[in-house]
Amino acid sequence: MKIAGVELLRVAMPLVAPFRTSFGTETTRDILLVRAVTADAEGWGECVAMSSPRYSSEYVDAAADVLRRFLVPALLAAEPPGAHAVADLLAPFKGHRMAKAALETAVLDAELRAAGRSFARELGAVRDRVPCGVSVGIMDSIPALLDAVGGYLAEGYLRIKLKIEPGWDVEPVRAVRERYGDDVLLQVDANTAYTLADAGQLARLDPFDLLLIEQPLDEDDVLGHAELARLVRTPVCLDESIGSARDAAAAIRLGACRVVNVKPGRVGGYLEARRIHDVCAARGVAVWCGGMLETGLGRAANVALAALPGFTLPGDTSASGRYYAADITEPFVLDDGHLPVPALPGLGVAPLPGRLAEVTTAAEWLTG
Ligand code: NPQ
Ligand code: MG
Repeated sequence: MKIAGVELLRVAMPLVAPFRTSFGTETTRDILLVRAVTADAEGWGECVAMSSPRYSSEYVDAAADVLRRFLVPALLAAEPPGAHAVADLLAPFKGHRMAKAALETAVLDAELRAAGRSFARELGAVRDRVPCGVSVGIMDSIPALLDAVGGYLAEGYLRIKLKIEPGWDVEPVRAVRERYGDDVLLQVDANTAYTLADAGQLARLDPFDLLLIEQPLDEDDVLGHAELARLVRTPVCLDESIGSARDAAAAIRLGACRVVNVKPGRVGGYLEARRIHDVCAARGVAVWCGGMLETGLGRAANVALAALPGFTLPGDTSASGRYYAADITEPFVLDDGHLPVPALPGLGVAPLPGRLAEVTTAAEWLTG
């Protein structure tokens, strides 16, 4: 597979509202896009790293640097037979899974567009639409939270995820249950904000019949999650702790999680994400597709992944409008709580040139 060159683009996307998590508040999404150009097609990959290393150790300037200096030169020098060879080619460079994922996705998109095959078909999707949940940030007050949740339920979202942190956990959950009832599919995400010493406080969530509690403890603390899982009734779900299919198998064996949030960027790409799906399915562990405030490009691939058979819980695959007033692709719009799985070749969507130009802040073209 001859890759003529790779373009790195930086785009700045204003969020419709600030998004607060236990690790900080974001108002603008600073995104790195990767465009791989071959003789037959161009392909797109979206790097999900944030501007600062708060979700994980990766951040967008580091991703751009490692792509520019190491990953793209290795790819251009090697002429791999196809996208399935890219991960092995990049494996000598440690870590940087979000950067690797973006590059592999761009190459895979180019390959699939040229072959006329969709991501959904390539990954093994079995549905043509996926049920969608929404992630709701930490708010300044309970009334503000109830307004936000009510708005999302009215839009049709089929599952609500509340971001939590110490001081914002039992009361918001209780308030949502009291206002919107026990039938709402409800879960929480702590983004590592607790320690095992907080097990008693987290057990106070038990009566609210949550689907899961996501990543309560440190990324490195898989054993701690196994301990916690014995102290709380709510199923423990891992996000930040799972960087590979091997990590998933180990966490499951340890009893650290009954559910896994699959984020392709976090695990080095869609092909490794599919392997996590397979590992979890073989062990009866439910998976769902996470989100990193992607544009329509990343969202398209996430929706394709979420259509695999083991994705039995609604994902954070929200509509474009959850985050962006104007997406860089045709927007994903919720229909009866679902998003359509793109069926056209590759990602099935492409940047709208005018819109992309409006939000692009920098671009560099890399050749071999
Ligand atoms: C999670 N995502 O599941 C993440 C974390 C997260 C949808 O809850 C800018 C870029 C802000 C990426 C905030 C959701 C972000 C971000 C939160 C990711 O843990
Ligand atoms: Mg999470």
